[in-house]
Amino acid sequence: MIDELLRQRHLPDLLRFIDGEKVTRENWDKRREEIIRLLSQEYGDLPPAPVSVNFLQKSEESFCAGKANLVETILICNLKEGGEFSFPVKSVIPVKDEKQPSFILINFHDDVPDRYLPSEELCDLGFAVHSFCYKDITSDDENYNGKLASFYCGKKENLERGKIALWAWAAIRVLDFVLTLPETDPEEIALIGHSRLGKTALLAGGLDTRFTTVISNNSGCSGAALSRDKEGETIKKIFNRFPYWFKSGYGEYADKEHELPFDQHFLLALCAPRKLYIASAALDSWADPLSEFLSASAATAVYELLGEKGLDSDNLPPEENVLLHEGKIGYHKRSGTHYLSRFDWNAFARFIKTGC
Ligand code: GTR
Repeated sequence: MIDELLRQRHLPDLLRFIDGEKVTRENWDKRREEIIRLLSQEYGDLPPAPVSVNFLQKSEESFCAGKANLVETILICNLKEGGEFSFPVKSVIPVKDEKQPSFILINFHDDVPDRYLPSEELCDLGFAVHSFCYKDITSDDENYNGKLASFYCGKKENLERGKIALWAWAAIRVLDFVLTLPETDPEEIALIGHSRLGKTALLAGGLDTRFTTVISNNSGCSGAALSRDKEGETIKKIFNRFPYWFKSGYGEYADKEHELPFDQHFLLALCAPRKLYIASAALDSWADPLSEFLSASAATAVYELLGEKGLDSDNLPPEENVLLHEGKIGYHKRSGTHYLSRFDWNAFARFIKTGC
């Protein structure tokens, strides 16, 4: 049934190079580079890494009845083109001696806790969490005056890269920071984002293999969901409202999804063989849960090529609230609407701690 639904979407083959050569375990790294080049037609390339990043601790206070410390750090990035770009990161770090698994959250707000960031619950589950507010990186609109956007986006009429690429670049700088902390277990660093920031998490996490788990929550169009035959939001709709999220040429695929030389399962496949989690919400028809699920299913081919189980399901999207945690690609369809809920966080924590 899944195979038949995937066939009907006429997806480009992950396991064939553009010139038709077959992809094998041996040449996967080369194919990965080709996929990254293809996807840059959508988001543009990330800006270059800074020459160096300095970390300035601004404050530290006891938090959650003494179970954790809340630390604010300013990341000062020395840009390749000259000048500095700085932004704050807030960390909740459990007080304990051993190394800890961490989440890096790309968030809509800078509050800790926040409706999307249950920091005390995560601390009780044994996780450190580091969050930053995407608007501290660049505004979520067509303004290109800020330092990063003026350096790296180019002209409004011909954007070299969109704002998703800038937010993704920042998530990678937070990873640079988290890896310097003595408490961090480098084998368990999960990147997570919701909605437009889920698209961002997939891009950053797909590109930088130091993230050991990549989590997309309700990321939908131009995120986890396949673009071909997608319900709800389409390339035309997203590009009309948010052209500045993408590289300019992406809009040319509006109503021409079948001409795309890739689809969103290419983005998911960049995470292989690392842990990947795609979470949908049952009433989120704009994001299209079925297209998110099928995309995870299609990316499974690369996990299998690399000797891992991907999405472990022969059935169509499972019942609501059932966790598919058997393979390296986790999936659930939570009941309710577009949101990053406690249910989602608990499922992600469980997948990381007990999954595969
Ligand atoms: C919507 C957009 C979606 C999703 C969402 C969000 O307006 O159409 O693609 O990203 O915003 O980020 O909340």
